[in-house]
Amino acid sequence: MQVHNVELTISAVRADQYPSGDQPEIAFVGRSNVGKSSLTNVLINRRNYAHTSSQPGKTQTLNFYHVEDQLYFVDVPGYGFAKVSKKERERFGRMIEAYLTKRQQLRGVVLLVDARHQPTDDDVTMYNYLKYYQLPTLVVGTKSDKLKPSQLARAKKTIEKTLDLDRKTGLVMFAAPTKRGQDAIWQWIEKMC
Ligand SMILES: Nc1nc2c(ncn2[C@@H]2O[C@H](COP(=O)(O)OP(=O)(O)OP(=O)(O)O)[C@@H](O)[C@H]2O)c(=O)[nH]1
Ligand SMILES: [Mg+2]
Repeated sequence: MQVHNVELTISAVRADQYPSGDQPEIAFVGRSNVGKSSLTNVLINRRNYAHTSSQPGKTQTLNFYHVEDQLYFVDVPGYGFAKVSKKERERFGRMIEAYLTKRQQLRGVVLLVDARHQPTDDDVTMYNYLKYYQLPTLVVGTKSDKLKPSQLARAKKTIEKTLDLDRKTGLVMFAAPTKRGQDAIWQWIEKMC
């Protein structure tokens, strides 16, 4: 999809603030700092619309971006971030859980993992969670520009093995600086919507 028009509809802290209507939603989840905002910016063809941060975990809202008046991208704040209080994290965890398990408009989840490293326990937990709730999932390996071409195939294998990817789940290697992978990611999103 060629995106010309995008609008941050709401940074929600409560479910009653989510957009009304029945347009499809695609959620982006992954560890803090993994590159969710960077991927969003590439997909919507903007430089820094979704703010990339040097302060991981600062945002504690579900950000709904309305794309071409057709669908929403939902930026889910990173997990695995320790600096917010335990109480805050629990409250937030419940909100994300409710969103992922109850939101009718949710059509698919893009799970981002850092392609340079083996997926973490948190990544594995998140993948299994999405699988358990039968949420259509695309795994995206980010920051793949940091890998040598010769390391790419092995990095892919490591992700597949560590997450124990099932056949339904796609895996795309992505790099924000070169936009590698963006077409494949868009194709999956359009198929889900
Ligand atoms: N080299 C490289 N750097 C990247 C890539 N994607 C993200 N980064 C960098 O990684 C850092 C974090 O990126 P963000 O997009 O803000 O990550 P995020 O997942 O949105 O982070 P939070 O919102 O804090 O959870 C920034 O310094 C980005 O420039 C990539 O594909 N390649
Ligand atoms: Mg972000």
